[in-house]
Amino acid sequence: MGYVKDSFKLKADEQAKEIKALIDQHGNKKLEDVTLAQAYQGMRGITGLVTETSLLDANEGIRFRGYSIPELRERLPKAEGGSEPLPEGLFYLMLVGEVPTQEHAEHVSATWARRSHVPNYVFDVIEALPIATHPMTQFCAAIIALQNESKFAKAYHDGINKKEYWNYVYEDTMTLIARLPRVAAYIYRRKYKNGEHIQPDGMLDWSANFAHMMGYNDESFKELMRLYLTIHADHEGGNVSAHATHLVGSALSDPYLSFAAGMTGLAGPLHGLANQEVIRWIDEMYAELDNNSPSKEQIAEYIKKTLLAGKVVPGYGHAVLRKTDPRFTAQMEFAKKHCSDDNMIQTVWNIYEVAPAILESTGKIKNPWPNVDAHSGALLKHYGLVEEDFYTVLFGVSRALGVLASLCWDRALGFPIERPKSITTEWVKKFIKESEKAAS
Ligand code: AMX
Repeated sequence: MGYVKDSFKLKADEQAKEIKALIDQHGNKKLEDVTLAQAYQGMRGITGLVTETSLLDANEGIRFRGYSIPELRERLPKAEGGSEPLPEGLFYLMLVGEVPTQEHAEHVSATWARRSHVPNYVFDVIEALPIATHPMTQFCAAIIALQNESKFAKAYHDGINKKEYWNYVYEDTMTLIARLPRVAAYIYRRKYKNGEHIQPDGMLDWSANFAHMMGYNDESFKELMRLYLTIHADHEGGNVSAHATHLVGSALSDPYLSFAAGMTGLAGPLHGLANQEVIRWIDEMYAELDNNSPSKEQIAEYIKKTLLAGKVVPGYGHAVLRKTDPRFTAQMEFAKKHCSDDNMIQTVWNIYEVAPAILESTGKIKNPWPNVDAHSGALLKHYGLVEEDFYTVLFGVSRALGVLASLCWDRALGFPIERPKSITTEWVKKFIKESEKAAS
């Protein structure tokens, strides 16, 4: 076994023992009560999942294994000459639960480089789709095509002891993550660069190689990719992409099938597609005002108009967060260092100054502050990655790190098939009648 795998297995065995004792001794403890409103309204606030890789605090934002984004930027290993964290290091942290050394991160990097070869039939599947197909659809189709090589599916078919599930899920996880940048870059070059593909460079780290295959060799763009692929990786377990991956995985669908489920969820405009929507919304505002540098007053009017039209202001609001997303702040800091005079970035910052007060004044939006998607597109545009339809694919490549590390944990901890109880409105009416009768 490789030492990342060994370290993970050791940690998971310890944790499994601890969880067994917790359930034996405290299994009947109530976490909270569930209200009728919660059942109808997206299960908001119901604590009903265990996800080990990260935890979201409504005011502070995400912590990965206890570390905030500023702490990760400080503590995770960097590429030579770089100052942003290597996502390889974050993956190690989420999987093993310890901050990696430089050597650990480079080991993960080398493993992914070794496993990155994508079989030709996957490219054939992509090529079979009309070029106009949305990049997220192409991405999902390619992930499904990659499933053909699932070690977990084969081992399950051949018959394995359930204690070995984690082993094959780990192997699939490492291979799938290794191949995603090549697949994503292929879709990018096919759709936007006349199919002129760029071969991988096995000497580069995962993010830099991804940037290189998309055709971006600027050192600060590679740094942006390292930051981007780190901060989008995980957001605890209840968000659509993480929950879908976990749920489908609980049926013992292999990591390819499970991750594809997560990605079809990420493709929704209220989740990962919001990053492309933000740029569309800004471009529409520029066009309508015939002005690429609108004043704060003009932006405020445009926000009000959007709300009046019954549309959402993309990039703002969150189901859990109640303050500015630290992932927004990390990108803002990056932009201040590398490209503060960019016009669209200035617009993003001006929106940040006026939008929260307007959204708050509606009285119904629970979080008027920006989320991760409010900033990412403007940064990508600055470096020439202007094709906003592609942005969610970048998000998806990153999200693989968190949701697949979690899937390894799910199988290592022996989590069962997920199956919450649902009810009908008929049942609800009867329940209310009976409880009122009992109370009278
Ligand atoms: N603009 C306009 N209205 C908004 C809004 C926004 N940015 N955010 C919330 N609202 C509205 C909701 O649509 C809802 O309206 P309704 O009562 O008429 O249906 C009301 O405010 C209450 O919603 P909420 O409890 O504050 O939010 P939620 O948990 O239901 O939804 C989210 C969260 C993210 C879907 C929502 O804020 C939204 O649609 N934001 C814009 C899209 C976006 O940026 N998505 C990205 C989220 C991060 C990610 O996953 N990548």
